Order: sequence, then C-alpha cells, then structure tokens
Amino acid sequence: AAGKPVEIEERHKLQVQKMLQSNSPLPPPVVTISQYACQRRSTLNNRNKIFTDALEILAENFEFNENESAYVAFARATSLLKSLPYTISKMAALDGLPCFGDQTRAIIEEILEDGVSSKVDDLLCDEKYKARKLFTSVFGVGLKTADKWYGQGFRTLEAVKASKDLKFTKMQKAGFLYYEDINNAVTRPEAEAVAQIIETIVHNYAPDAIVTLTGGFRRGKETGHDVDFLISCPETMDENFLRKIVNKLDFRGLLLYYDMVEATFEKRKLSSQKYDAMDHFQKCFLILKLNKALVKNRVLSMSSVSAARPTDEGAEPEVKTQIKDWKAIRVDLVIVPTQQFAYALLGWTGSRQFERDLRRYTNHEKSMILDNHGLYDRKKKIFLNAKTEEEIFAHLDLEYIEPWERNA
Ligand code: DCT
Ligand code: MG
Repeated sequence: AAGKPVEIEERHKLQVQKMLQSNSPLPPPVVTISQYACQRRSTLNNRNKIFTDALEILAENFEFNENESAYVAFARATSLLKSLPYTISKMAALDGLPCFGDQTRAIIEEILEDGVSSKVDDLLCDEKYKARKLFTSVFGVGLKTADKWYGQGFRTLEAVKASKDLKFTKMQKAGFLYYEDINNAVTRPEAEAVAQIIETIVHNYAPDAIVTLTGGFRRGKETGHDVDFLISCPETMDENFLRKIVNKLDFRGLLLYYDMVEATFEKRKLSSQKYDAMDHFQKCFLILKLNKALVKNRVLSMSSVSAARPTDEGAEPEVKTQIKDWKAIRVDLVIVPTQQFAYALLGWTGSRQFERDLRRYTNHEKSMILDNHGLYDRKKKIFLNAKTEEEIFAHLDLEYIEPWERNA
C-alpha cells in the first residue's frame, strides 16, 4: 500500500538487525525502510557510492531530457541506496526494498557484474550530454541556453566566449569571468570566513539579527558549490536592510556580482506547488571576493600564482608574477521573518531529495502542504505555527531527522 513503509525481506532484516544489535543490547524493533527520504537517516557515509554515482549521472540526464518519471525513479533509487547501512553486494539484497524498478535494477546488476555501467560510459562520451554539462557549469547558464548553444554548433566554452553573435546576460558575464573559482568547490574554512564577514556587517546594522549557515554545510558537507545563509531579526527588519549589507560589501571591495530578488507577497497557490518552486523571501545571489588570508588552514598552492600578461602588444614582454590572493565565492543571502524561520531553515537545509520527499509525504500521508513559509492543514484549514524544526517534524508525526542525516 502506498505510504506504508515496505517490509523488507527476511534475510535482509537479519542483516540490518545484526548491524543495529552491535550498537544496542536491546533487540531492535522490526526494521522497515520507508519509500520517503524524510523517514530515513542518510549521513554522508554513503556505502553504495559505486551505484549512486552511476545512477545520479543517469538521473541528471533524464532531468536534462525532461523525462520527469525516469528522473524521479532514478533520484529515489539513488537516495534510498544512500540511506542503507550496508553495501549492496548481490541482487537479492534489493528484494523487498522500495524505490527500485526494472531500469534501476538493471544498472545495479551490471555494476555488480562488470564494475561499471555501459549506459553511464556511453553517456559520458555523448556529445550532447557533454555540452550540456559544460555549458550549465557556467553561473547563469541554464538548460535552455545550453541547448541553444549546442544547437548552434558550439562545443567548447572558448568558442562560446569568442562568438561575436552571442549576447550574454550580466550573470553569464560574471559566470565566465570567475568560472574557475566558482567551479572550484567552496571549502568549509572558506564558508566560515564568509560567515565571519557577513555576520560582522549584519551585526553592525542589527545587533540582534541572527545569521545561520544552511544548505550543504549545515548537513555536514566539507565542500559545496555555494554558501547559503538565512538572516532573521527579532524586530521587524527595515526593508532596505539587505541593500545596506550589499552596499557595505561593495564599499569594502568584496562585491564582484549581485542579483537582488525582492520579496513577493502574491497569494500562494497552495495546491499546485511544485517541489522546487522558490520561496517568496527577499534574497540576494552574490559573488564575493574572499581574501585568502582570511581562510584558516589554507593550503598555498602554485595555482594561486599566475603570470601577468603584458598590457600592450608593443611593450617589452616583461614577465611579472602576481599572486591572486582572493577567490570568487557564490553566496546566497535570504531574509526571513522570525515567524517563518523554522520553515525556511528546514527548506534551505536540503538536500533537494530530502525536501522533495518531505513535501510528497506531507501531501500524500498527512493531507497537508509544506513549503519554506509554513505548513497548512487541508482538513482543518489552518496554518500550523512552529518555532523549531523539531516542532515541524512533530506536526508531521515524523521522527526528528538531524541535519547531517538529511543527505538523501
Ligand atoms: N533547494 C530546494 N530546491 C531547489 C533548490 C534548493 O529545496 N530547487 C534547497 C535544498 C538545498 C538548499 O535549498 C540550498 O540549495 P543548494 O545550495 O543548491 O544545495 P546544497 O545542498 O547546499 O548543495 P551545495 O553543497 O552544492 O551548495
Ligand atoms: Mg549550497
């Protein structure tokens, strides 16, 4: 039956029980594995990486092709594997587990037999897939633009940049300018250095404001593609608050790019919410110039030393070495009213799959609607307040899942 955790097969159960018993002297309860990521604990210790890496690549390609049902099937199978406390070593280990269909099973079977998936190998050599990956790796380039460039015959970033016919948005220009830095994962010490800067500026204007690091770093990840912050304030915040912060960053020479998105208050379409519909909070997508000297435990590498080009053709080819002492970092700042903070924190902590399943569970199992602003009970026709994430899980009759267990 949909929604009920699927009972796993007997020998499987014994395997899981043995693992649980090693930590606890009590006999464990009957082990069931839910089809919903929000009813599983998924730490960063992924014991099935060989399978999830392959399935994730295939899932991404289905997403590119807008094959929603195949994408969902592959994303759910991937996520389930990430939650297992053991490595899949034979096909029988999948018996009784939810979230697997013929297609995902076939991939796992091939990897068990050959160590690789031929579908993945083929895809990694596929012209269109490679171009889509490459082009969407530029900040500001989405699938539509990537496909347009591919359709026009472009295959490399050099060719795109050199084209005289293409027009780029302000965002894409920044994406090309800081391409290397942005595609180099942000490390935790870098995220902490950014947090220091943001906190200092925020507290300068509002001593009571709270700056919370969220996204992947809150889930315990050591690296990320950006740094996500929620900013909330007990008092009503001045509507120019975010602008003041951005101006201050600019004044201090730390602002390389920004895109301010104003809060929208239109009536929410409660029934037709898509999982990745963004929220209505005022936010700013930034690229900051982070001084490397501010990063603790930094490793000095040769890549930070670049030769400066002579400025004009006729000049002596004087070779100067200049140390680039900063790194461009993608940062998201979101302004959140205190009453909605717990919901925003739950939404922005992720992972994407955890959020999707949390909303699906809420909708299908509880007849409620969850988004980054609140929780609506469709039967009682009321919004449910929550001060903490724990209270939201309780409203949903879910066991609390810690942020580091949400790496679904
Ligand atoms: N989010 C979401 N749906 C989206 C985009 C984001 O629910 N379509 C949520 C989940 C994660 C959070 O917002 C932050 O988004 P990202 O920064 O894209 O994800 P991340 O987990 O922080 O990944 P990374 O570590 O690469 O930054
Ligand atoms: Mg992030």
